[in-house]
Amino acid sequence: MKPFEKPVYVTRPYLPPIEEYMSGLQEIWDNQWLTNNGPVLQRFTKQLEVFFKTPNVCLFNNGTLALQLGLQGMRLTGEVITTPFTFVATTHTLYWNKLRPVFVDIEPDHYTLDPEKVEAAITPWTSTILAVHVFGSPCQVKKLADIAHRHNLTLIYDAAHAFGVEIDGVPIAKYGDLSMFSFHPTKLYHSIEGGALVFSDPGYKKIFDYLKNFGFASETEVVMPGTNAKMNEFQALMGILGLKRLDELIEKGREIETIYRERLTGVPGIQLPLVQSVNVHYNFAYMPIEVHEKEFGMSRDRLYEELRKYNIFTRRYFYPLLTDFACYKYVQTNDPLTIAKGVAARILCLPTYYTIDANSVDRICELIIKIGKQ
Ligand code: T4K
Repeated sequence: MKPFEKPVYVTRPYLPPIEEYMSGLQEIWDNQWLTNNGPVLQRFTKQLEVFFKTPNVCLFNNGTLALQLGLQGMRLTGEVITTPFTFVATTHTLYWNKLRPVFVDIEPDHYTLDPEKVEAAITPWTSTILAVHVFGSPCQVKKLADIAHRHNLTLIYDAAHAFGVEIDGVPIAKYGDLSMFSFHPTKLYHSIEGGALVFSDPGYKKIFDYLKNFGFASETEVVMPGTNAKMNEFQALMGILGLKRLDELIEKGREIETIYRERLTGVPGIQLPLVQSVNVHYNFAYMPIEVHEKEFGMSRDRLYEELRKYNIFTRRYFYPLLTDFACYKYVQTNDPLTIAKGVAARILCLPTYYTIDANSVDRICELIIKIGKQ
């Protein structure tokens, strides 16, 4: 089989018709207003308030700063129970807030925090649970809410991957005290760069607005040491245009996942993620598989390298495990993290995005099957 002519990446950003973006640019030119809470950002914020079914929405220039400032604004202290199976940014936001990460294991079906392990790790210093809806798969929100309630803990979700996900018809942002969404171009939905906080306590709105704008409360008043984390008009414009197509993006993701499932189910050594339960409206943002070396006939890393020869650039999200990075190796971990270590060694995210065609997905599957038989 021949390699793909052009590289096939794990993802590609959705781009609206260029004329639509140009016409939005005209408005920005006319306004001569580029950032600092401009009219396009205000419009985008209003649309997201409707989308999330709450006025408690605050936009930022990226997801990392959104979460970092969210934690800062909530004045959290002490220990935070969190997952090692995530993008480094999740834990970095704890570091910048002088919060101590306590890593516990994930569950094997959807790679989200194991509630039993969370409860076992609670100490008198625990203030917060920071869980991740990894690959858009919802955490066990009811169990985590129950634990948080019983132990008086703050419950925060890194929902970077979960834009558009709903549980029982309720936007996923409505679970927990605060959720962060990333609008980076590698996500299903993006605003070039961007991030959002959605929260339950309306009192935080003002604080988050201060924090992203140097702490200014008025022209002459600075009420806290904020930073610059404002979303600009060009980002907001992209966000508005993408939002109109969110349903199409999700539908396309569903179609791609269906092909992967049809072609790869039953292939020895290839494990597909468990299908989401019926009450979950999933966003199909990622297509993770696990490669079991013995049954498949080669390691995940070999498959990753072999696919590169065919111009297919899969990604090993999230390997290495966070606890293996030099900057977090020092963190003492009591949990052996058995599941997370195994998943990190086997995980491979396959290409899925709006512009990939069914034929290419088919070819990728054929190649995986062929390579495994070598
Ligand atoms: N929490 C979690 C759980 C996260 O996953 C992330 C970010 C965050 C927090 C922080 O949110 P942000 O601050 O980023 O809003 C990417 C992204 O940079 C990062 O946003 C994302 N998670 C992470 C999972 O993936 P890389 O290093 O894998 O990206 P990169 O540049 O290698 O891109 C991957 C592929 O995407 C490329 O091979 C090709 C394609 N691509 C990428 C870009 C940027 C394009 O086709 N066009 C593009 O413009 O980190």
